[in-house]
Amino acid sequence: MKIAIMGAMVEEIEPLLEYFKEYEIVDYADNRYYFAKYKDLELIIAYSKIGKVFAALTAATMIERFKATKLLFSGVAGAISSDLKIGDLIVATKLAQHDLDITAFGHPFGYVPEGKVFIESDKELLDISKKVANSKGIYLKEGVIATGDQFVNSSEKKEWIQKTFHADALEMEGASVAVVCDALDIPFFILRSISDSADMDAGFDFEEFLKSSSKKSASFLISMLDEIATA
Ligand code: 4EZ
Repeated sequence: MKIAIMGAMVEEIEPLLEYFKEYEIVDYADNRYYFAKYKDLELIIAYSKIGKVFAALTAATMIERFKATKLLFSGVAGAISSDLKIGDLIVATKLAQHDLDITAFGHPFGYVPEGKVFIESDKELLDISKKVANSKGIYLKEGVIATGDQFVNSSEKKEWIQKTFHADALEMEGASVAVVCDALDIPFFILRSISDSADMDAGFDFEEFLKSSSKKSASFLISMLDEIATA
């Protein structure tokens, strides 16, 4: 099985690259793709750079050019739900683009004609994550993730996203990866560990917790690969 694993920033995939150790490297479309073998799995690992466009490009490349048949995202996010503290894990049940706005024409936020507001994650991968969380006694929240091309560091903006999308966490790539995978019929899974609470302290907290939260997300993802490999 060929599995794509992506992050947005180098810090988000570094713990994975350290874990799998040996790679073949392919440079393509202004980015670097790392190929590794793990148990009976073929892994393709990359970070896209930040934001929806780069993330969509990387996801599409991993699927179309490198033939990945599943895609797992690991990284950090800002918390919206008060259930989520720094370091906690959230997996997206569904994702929306909070910055997509043609409401001038009577459409809801996050919607464009022939698209959909929410893209749902793969149920099997969600089940695997629940199994891993239960067996390891790890708190894993399931919830809605909202994505947009903005680092959110204001309580007003965060509350608007909460109210509009009932989102539990926010970041800058997940929904664009979801759109690509949904269109190409590839099961996907978006995992994030909280680095900040998207409020006025977010910039400071993000810098402080990017590495530690990235590690938490990456190590959970590795446990999921163990489960997928033996399944
Ligand atoms: C984007 N990622 C942050 C990239 C920040 C700084 C150089 C996750 C994230 C996030 N995104 C963590 N906290 C966030 C927040 N408060 N708003 C948006 O996916 C790059």
